[in-house]
Amino acid sequence: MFDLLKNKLTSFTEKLRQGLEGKVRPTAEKPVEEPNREINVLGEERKPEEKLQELRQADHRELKARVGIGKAVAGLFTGEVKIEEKDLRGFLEELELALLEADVEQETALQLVEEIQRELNGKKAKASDLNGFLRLEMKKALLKLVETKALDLLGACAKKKPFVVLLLGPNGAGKTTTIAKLTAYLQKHGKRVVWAASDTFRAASIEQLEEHAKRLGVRVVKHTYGADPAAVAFDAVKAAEAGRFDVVLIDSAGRQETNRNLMEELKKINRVVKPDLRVYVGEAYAGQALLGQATEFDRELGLDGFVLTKIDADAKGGTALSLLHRLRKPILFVGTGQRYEDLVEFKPEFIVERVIGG
Ligand SMILES: Nc1nc2c(ncn2[C@@H]2O[C@H](COP(=O)(O)OP(=O)(O)OP(=O)(O)O)[C@@H](O)[C@H]2O)c(=O)[nH]1
Ligand SMILES: [Mg+2]
Repeated sequence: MFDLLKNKLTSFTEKLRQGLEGKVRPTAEKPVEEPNREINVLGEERKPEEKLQELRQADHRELKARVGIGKAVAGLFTGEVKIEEKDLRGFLEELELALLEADVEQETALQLVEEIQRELNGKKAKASDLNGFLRLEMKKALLKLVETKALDLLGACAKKKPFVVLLLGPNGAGKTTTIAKLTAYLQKHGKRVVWAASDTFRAASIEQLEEHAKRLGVRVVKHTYGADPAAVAFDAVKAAEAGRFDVVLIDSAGRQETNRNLMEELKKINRVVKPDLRVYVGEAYAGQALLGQATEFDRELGLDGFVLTKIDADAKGGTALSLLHRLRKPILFVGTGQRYEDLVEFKPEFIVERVIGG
């Protein structure tokens, strides 16, 4: 069963890929806009929540069960039908398609379909609204399958002072911008924030941070380029302790999981300041690449959660489902644009609805 489905999915993804050729489809390689420091003046009119709503309402596959005529007639008398594997076939095929089209990673899609099949098989449903019942059950099952322990950032910050957060991830994913957005969010909730300029590697990274700091009124603890990032983070924590700040956010240089030196550098920050939260910042549309990378970072350093950026450029959400299902770590926020307020608390319902319809 597993192999059969797997083969089917493989040829299916191939067809999908061919079908999608030529269509606009962001990939990990998609060039992102050059860092635009004019945050808040981009003329964006929609609120982040409105953007999400728009994404949620995009077209969806029609998920329908096909019940044989005999069973449908029997259902008319008894008022309910017992769902069997053969009734689910078409429905589950559509679900597979919906998951793959939403960029859910193949192995995850396969597991989700199998688990949902197990969940629904043998259930009794009202004959008058079989499809409605199935959709609801499937949504519940999907939500259960991607369930993670929620992470209450503000609650955690209230318990420990200073609360130390390390942001890490690949180049250009949006770490520094997310630090600025997170700060705006924390300030809105009355928290005092200090930054550690621990990206001492990329040219102009410290100036980029200082530019944001000026706008947000944040203190930046910095050394010079080439300095030890762990030492910068250590000093920032000390400064926060002395000044009774609530939160320390540590910016780090972008890196690939294959770069040993930079991975060792992160491990050193991890050892020296023992962050309370290690947050991986990744692009929502990076798909399979992100899943592989995040798995490796988690193995090396231990991750506590994710921020998925640029969801405004992706809209599909499959990466989030794969991440939740495979790594079982919470997604704290999603980035919906370049302004400070374009950071929205993540709810799994959004992604599930996005993939299979509301
Ligand atoms: N559309 C969109 N753009 C974003 C989002 N988050 C970040 N960006 C943009 O992505 C670009 C890179 O952001 P940075 O914050 O500099 O990324 P970084 O991970 O710190 O990059 P490095 O330090 O070079 O590794 C900038 O142009 C940001 O404005 C988002 O949620 N949506
Ligand atoms: Mg940066």
